[in-house]
Amino acid sequence: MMHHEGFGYRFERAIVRRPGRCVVDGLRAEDRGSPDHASYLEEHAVYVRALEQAGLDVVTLPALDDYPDSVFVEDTALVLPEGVIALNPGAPTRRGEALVMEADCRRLGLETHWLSGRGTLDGGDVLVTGREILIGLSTRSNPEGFIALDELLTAFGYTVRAVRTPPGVLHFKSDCSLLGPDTVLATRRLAETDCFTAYRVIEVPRGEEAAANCIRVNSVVFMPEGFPLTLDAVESAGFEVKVLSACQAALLDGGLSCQSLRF
Ligand code: CIR
Repeated sequence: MMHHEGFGYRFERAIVRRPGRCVVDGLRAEDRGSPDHASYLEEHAVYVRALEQAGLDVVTLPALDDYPDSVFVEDTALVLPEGVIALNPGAPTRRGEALVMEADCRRLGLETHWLSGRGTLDGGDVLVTGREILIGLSTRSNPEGFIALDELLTAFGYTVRAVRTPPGVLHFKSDCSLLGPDTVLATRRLAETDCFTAYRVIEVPRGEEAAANCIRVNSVVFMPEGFPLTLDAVESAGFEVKVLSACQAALLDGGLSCQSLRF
């Protein structure tokens, strides 16, 4: 696979979707209260501004009244230089989001492909690095979905590896992020599955597991607010960090990476 240096974290564009009023009905494993629409809009606007400050051209798609979780655009598609792959989200209430995203991407002039078959796959389970694409099997992404995506990506020339999302963890990337060509940030429970033996792993200190969902965007690492030990670990490793609030998203088990498609 021949790609530019920085593949997986150097981006020019992003697609986000404004949270609609129905975001209060978003899915969550454990109810710690619903997000507040006005606060979410604010949190989202700050996130969009940070993407722009990192050098990205951001397209904000309109809110979708029928899809409470549609702010989490990352689960609907995988965007690569070869085009957009519209996925099949595993949560039944989220299936239709991919249809809308595929149409939006076509309208933006992007080439689109569909995942074949009936398997399910959430973008939150896909980690793209410069050397391979890791796909986490989870309660949302099943083996049929993996086989279909593997087929497409292999045809594009990528090296694909199936990995396991730990039990009780929503998505593979809930527990890890790519920080550099050979560096990942990961929770201990994920690193212990040996999926990152070929990488330098910065381990998330115990008790701060929710800090693993970060995003490297060009020269900056976006990190969620409230995790001082992880912040220290990432800064000590030499990364420039931008801390962002993600507390509204977190009420719905979402984080920083889930809210944009970057390419
Ligand atoms: C869901 O359960 O699908 C949403 N409430 C959260 C999705 C978060 N997405 C992600 O981690 N990629």
